[in-house]
Formats: sequence, C-alpha cells, structure tokens
Amino acid sequence: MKTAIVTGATSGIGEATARALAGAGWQVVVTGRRADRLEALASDIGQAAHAAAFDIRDEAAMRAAIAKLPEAFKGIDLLVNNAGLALGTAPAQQVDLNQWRTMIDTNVSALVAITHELLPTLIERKGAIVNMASVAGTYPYSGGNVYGGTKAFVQQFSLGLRSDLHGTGVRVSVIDPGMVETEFTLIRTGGDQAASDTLYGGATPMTADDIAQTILWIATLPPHLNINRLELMPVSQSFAGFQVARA
Ligand code: 8X3
Repeated sequence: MKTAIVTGATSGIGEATARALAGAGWQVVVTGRRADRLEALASDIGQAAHAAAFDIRDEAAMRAAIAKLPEAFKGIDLLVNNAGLALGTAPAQQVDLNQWRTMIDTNVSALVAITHELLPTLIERKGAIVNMASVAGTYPYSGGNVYGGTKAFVQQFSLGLRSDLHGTGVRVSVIDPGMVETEFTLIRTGGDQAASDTLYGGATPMTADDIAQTILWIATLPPHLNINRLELMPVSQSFAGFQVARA
C-alpha cells in the first residue's frame, strides 16, 4: 500500500485530496493546524489515515511530526504540498507587510522545508511530489502581488526540482488551478462571506474535488510518465487585457 502526506488537509483541496487518495487505496498522513478537523477527517477515513497536527510554518514542529510518524506511515511515496494561502487583495502600496510575510513563510519557506525533509525518503522510494501553485503565479492581476510571487516561486521550484531529481525516478508535478470554491476567499478577505459569495456566485467555479481527482490522476499515472505542469480553470474564468492609466 502506498502512502501519501497531504499538507493543509483540514479543508478544501487538501481534505478532498486526502479523501480521494484514501478512496483509491492509499494510506494518508494528513497535516494541518486545526487538530479537531484533522482528527475528524482521519477518523472518517479510518485506519488508512494518520493525523499529524502542526503549523507548517513551524519548522521544528514539522520535523518532529515527520520523525514521530508511526512505522506504518513512515514510507512516504507521495508528498502533496497543498498548504498555502492568499491574504488580502489590496494594492501593494496599501498592504500590511505582515500579510506578505505570512504568505512567504507558508507558501514558500514551509513548502521548501518539508520538501527538503522528505526528499531522502522520496528518492529511496522513487516517489512523487505534487506542488500546488496557481494561475496567479503566471498571470498577474491587481492585488495578486506577493501571493502571485509565491506561486511563481512554487512553479519554478517544481521545475528546478524535476531537473535536480533527474535520474532518481522521483516525479515532480506542479498544478496551477484558477478559481476553486473553498475557504480560500474567506481566508483571503479575513472572513468576508459576502465577498466569497460574490466571487463564486453564478460562476460555477471548480470544486476541491476537481483538483483532488486531478492529483489522484497524476499520482497514479505509470511511473515512466511525469506531468510537469498543469493549469486548470473553470470554463467561466479566462484572461483580461492590460490596463492603461491616462493622464
Ligand atoms: C487562486 C486562483 O484565480 O482565484 O489561486 O486567483 S485565482
């Protein structure tokens, strides 16, 4: 039986991915900050799940949780780097610097640290890494500033990892979803339910399960096949043009 670790599994894409993998016969280590939600998810999944509650930004806690994994869950074959967030939609000149720090700490520094921690195991087991980036890493939009920057990092880091892991048999994929209806916008707006409803309302956004099924598909492809990068959007979302400020 293969084992995956899914970060940010307390809700949204992470939770759906843990459920999809478990449904396909994988063992899953689910991680996140909210221990009650993780326990509920793990008990729902049953003995194929192990809940490891820690703040992904706390490197010592992350290392301790990995070191303390039960023997049956130590052999990680798949790392799903899902934990991440956007904070704020204001222009750069108006934002709180701490929001930028939190995004960098979570989306970049924590992702890098857990990847580094698990690389020896993944190499030993010829495993796989699926990193969660975003269309915001490719296409700039107003208010995307550091969020988009962190996701551009994840995209390029993923491609670089592919290169470094050449010959090891480890697969690396990066997924760039567009609009997915999860707690993402509630978190981004500091709990503004109306903003979240307005964004997703009538748009038929992608669901967490759409992305979870994509991750499951990537993870179960034959071992000679690597999806380098995959961008997804709901049909209702597309691109807008440049803006011009006039005197
Ligand atoms: C966020 C995607 O389209 O909501 O990762 O900016 S989008």
